[in-house]
Amino acid sequence: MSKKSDFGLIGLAVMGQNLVLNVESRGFQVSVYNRTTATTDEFLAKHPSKKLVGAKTLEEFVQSLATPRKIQIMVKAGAPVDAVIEQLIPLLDQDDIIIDGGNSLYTDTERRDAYLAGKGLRFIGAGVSGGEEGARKGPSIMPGGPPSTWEVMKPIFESIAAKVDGEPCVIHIGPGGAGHYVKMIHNGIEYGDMQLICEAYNIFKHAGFSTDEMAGIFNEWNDGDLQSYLIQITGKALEQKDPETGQPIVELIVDKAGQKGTGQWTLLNAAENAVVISTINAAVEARILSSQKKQRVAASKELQGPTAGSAGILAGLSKAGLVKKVHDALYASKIISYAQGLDLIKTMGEKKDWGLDLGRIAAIWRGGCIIRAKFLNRITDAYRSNPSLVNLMLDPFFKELLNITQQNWREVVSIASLNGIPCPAFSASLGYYDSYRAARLPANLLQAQRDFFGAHTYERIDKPEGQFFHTEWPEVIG
Ligand code: NBP
Repeated sequence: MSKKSDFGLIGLAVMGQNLVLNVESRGFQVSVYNRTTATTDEFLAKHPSKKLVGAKTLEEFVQSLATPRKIQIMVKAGAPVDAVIEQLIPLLDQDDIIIDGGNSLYTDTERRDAYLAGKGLRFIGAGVSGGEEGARKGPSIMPGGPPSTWEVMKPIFESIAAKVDGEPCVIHIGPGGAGHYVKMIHNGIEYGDMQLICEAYNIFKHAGFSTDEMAGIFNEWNDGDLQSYLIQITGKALEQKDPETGQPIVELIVDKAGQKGTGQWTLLNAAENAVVISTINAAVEARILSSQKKQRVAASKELQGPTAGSAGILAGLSKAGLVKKVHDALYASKIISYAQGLDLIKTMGEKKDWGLDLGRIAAIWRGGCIIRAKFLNRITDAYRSNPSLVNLMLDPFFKELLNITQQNWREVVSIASLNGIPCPAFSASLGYYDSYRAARLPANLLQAQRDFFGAHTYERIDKPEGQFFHTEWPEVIG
């Protein structure tokens, strides 16, 4: 092909290949490059009729692109991104655009943004969510960078993104690392959603439900207010049988969860910003504990739990009654998880002066991405009607929902606790709800303790705010 390509992509692993096919399917000619050139050859051979240009070297790749060049990097996050950028720099011209579409840490994006700007190049750090299928059919895209660079990329991004109610699931998130930051929190929320679903499954399992029964519950929930991609795939995963044994494949999978880091990055950032994300925290820690399989198996023989068993879970309850209670616990906890994640985005957005629009961010999560869910419409509405909403829980719709579901939510946490079933995310969510709505917490005693051992002082309820006091506490011997 002699025509120069509209778009170039480096990194033909699962995400890169599918994104290329998506971009090409929207009428763009795409040049591709992969470090291992055999992968490029195989990819081109598989798609002979597409408007694709394969390059064996980066020089060839860069020369095949129309200027200003638009080059998306889809390689493993971290050092490989820097390596590719370094190789590209000498080959590019002023104002060419590099897009990092991987799961890069937002601080790396900020560093790269400043570095490339110093070289006269333009940079976009774009989070892409939706896995393989999203990349191929339409992901949710979270780009950050200068608005003028976004304007150049907008036609391509808008054409490849998922669409909901005719709106593309991509907006300019904000400057610098804002796009990758929001993608990171999206992933943290994804951790929370997944763990909450797993806790619901675990309660059902301990209550003696068959895997097929559980598949039916999740399939039914997917027709209601919990409708979401993750609920949908949970139902499908539970239905799946192992061809070798005929057993549900889920029950044959080792209970050790992996993680790639975005959840832990979210926790670190929340701690740095003093924002509570206890549901996401519980989800990340649940994965960590799950991975300590040997220790858990050993401890299961040493540490006692209650003896109630499945009769205890269903005591006085029909199966349908338990299903309704767990549904409400899941729904309420999910609201808390989003409230926390959005609180973190809001706090960080204000600190960095990114000008983030939470309603529009929730709107682009409605399609394409892993956390896509019916209730994101409600989150969008909440921020559209009140852009300065302090916490999602205070929106009238969610406030009412938490009120309606709370009794069942409390009962599920109690049932799980009394039966020794771990539900760290359900209970962390409830703990957050009860702490947030408490006009007085026991931190008065905590301040007394701090003042006792460290003369850290305290404020008094009967004196103006900002006046600090110290008590001469009795001496403690021994
Ligand atoms: P991987 O994250 O598995 O990366 C593999 C790609 O990176 C291959 O093309 C590989 O080339 C290339 N690469 C590596 Br590794 N080191 C390189 C280097 N030093 N120089 C040049 N290329 C190098 O691919 P992926 O799963 O498609 O993900 C791509 C990005 O998208 C990641 O940041 C990932 O976190 C993110 N993401 C993934 C998903 C998902 O569902 N997989 C979803 C959303 C976002 P080679 O073929 O020569 O080894």
